Amino acid sequence: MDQDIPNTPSGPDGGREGRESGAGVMLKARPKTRRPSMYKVLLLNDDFTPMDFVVHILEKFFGKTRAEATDIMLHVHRRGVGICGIYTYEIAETKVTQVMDYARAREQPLQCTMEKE
Ligand code: TYC
Repeated sequence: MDQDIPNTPSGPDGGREGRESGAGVMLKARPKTRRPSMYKVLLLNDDFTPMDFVVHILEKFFGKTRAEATDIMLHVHRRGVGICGIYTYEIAETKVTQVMDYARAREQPLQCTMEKE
């Protein structure tokens, strides 16, 4: 009997694959999404910026506790570079700009950069 009905829709939604509401409105049942690329925000060591200033930056802009900020600052001081946080592109870019502006306004040579994870 099936062969008497040409182009019989098949599948759980009658062959519409979840895109056709029935009123001519296209709605995806499960829209394709992609996870965004993530970016590391890095602090670089220098010989001039006070340790307390770097700890303050990590608390103020990266939401670190005093203990976390101190650990990161000491890591950067000893190793030359360290991760402040990992964010999507626009958030990372904003953090870098905030830190660079804040340090420059206070005549500190502190450098903050970002790199794709
Ligand atoms: N090296 C600096 C000092 O001895 C401290 C410092 C730590 C500076 C981390 C920058 O990203 C930095 N005062």
